Amino acid sequence: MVRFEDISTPARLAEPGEGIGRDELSLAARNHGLPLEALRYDLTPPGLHYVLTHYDIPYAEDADWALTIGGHVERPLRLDMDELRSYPAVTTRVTMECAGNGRALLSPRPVSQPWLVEAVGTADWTGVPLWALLAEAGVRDGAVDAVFTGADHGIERGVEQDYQRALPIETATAEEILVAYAMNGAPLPPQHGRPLRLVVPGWYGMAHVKWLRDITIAAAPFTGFQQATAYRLRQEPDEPGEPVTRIAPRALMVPPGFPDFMSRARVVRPGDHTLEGRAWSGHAPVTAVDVSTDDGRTWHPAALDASDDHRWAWRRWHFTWTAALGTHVLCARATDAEGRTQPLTQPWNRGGFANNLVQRVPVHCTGP
Ligand SMILES: Nc1nc2c(c(=O)[nH]1)N[C@H]1C(S)=C(S)[C@@H](COP(=O)(O)O)O[C@H]1N2
Ligand SMILES: [Mo]
Repeated sequence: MVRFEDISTPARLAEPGEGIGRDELSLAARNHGLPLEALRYDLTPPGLHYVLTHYDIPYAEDADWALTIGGHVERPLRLDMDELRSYPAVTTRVTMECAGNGRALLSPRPVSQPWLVEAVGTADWTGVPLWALLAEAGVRDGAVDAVFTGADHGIERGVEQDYQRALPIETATAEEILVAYAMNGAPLPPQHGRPLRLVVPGWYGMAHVKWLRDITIAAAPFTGFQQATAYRLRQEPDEPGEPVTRIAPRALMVPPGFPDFMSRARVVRPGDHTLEGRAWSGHAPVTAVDVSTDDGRTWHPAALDASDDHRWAWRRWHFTWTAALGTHVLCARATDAEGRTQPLTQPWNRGGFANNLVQRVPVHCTGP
């Protein structure tokens, strides 16, 4: 029997003990995370970068694509892909993370894409600096927001919409923001925004508008669904809430040893193991990672690799652990240059956004 789903489902929290439902599974089967063993790569290999798409992936060819820039500007522009590629290109290594990362571990669980901790990836993005395009269009005095529109269209909580997000004009003109047409040296894959996307280093994923087709400079604050309704930090449904912006610090670990197929529990042998992983923050560079092998009771500094001037990319860390027979809970915690770190108790909000609770990795140390 065909089931017709309600197309105006409001946001909701799971009931106590309620398992992941068919609605969450249908999102989890389309969107996918980074397998945590892929934290070993500086640059996430093709296909292993996380993916999140609210609606459908548009079918798009370079030949038909054009980016329009208009609104509160002196000279509205229309640029095809060849014109965009004729600007001096910039390549930046950026770690991107979904604002909902960690959501499915929260209690109560906000019902949405049920990420555990794997909604992250790092890519080299190549494109035109947004400031160069805005300078050519000539942003007029009084501009407040730059509104970015994708070619994808859908309904969310009863509101039919194109995917749209805005940045404050001061952020939009920062030097690191890119209108990107290549990922890791190749044209963007369809799921990552082919042929054009915005890249906003340091900001959670929702700001990096894929399938970018229009930029409108607005003289009043943008109040679209993804700005004013979604992506706000709220405890109660009716409060305005603070907007979700930059990525809070987080460290993740490559799960050590080998996994049990169903539970994903880890098994290691007694003796020395190199624990390793990555750490990042969208606010300020990561300056320390600490590791605990006793579920957060005691902490020890991990070694941090050089950042190689990739300000917007994660940094590798490692730590030698001597495993003894028994069960252990491993944790890693990042701290950034502005003193932000990760909490040991869940930072809860109704959307499950910007939650950077310390990762806990249960490990069984057994003989062969
Ligand atoms: N047009 C459009 N852009 C979008 C989205 C979308 O659904 N449509 N999802 C956003 C969200 S929530 C995230 S986390 C990132 C994911 O980017 P990725 O799939 O390339 O990793 O894209 C953002 N840009
Ligand atoms: Mo996201």
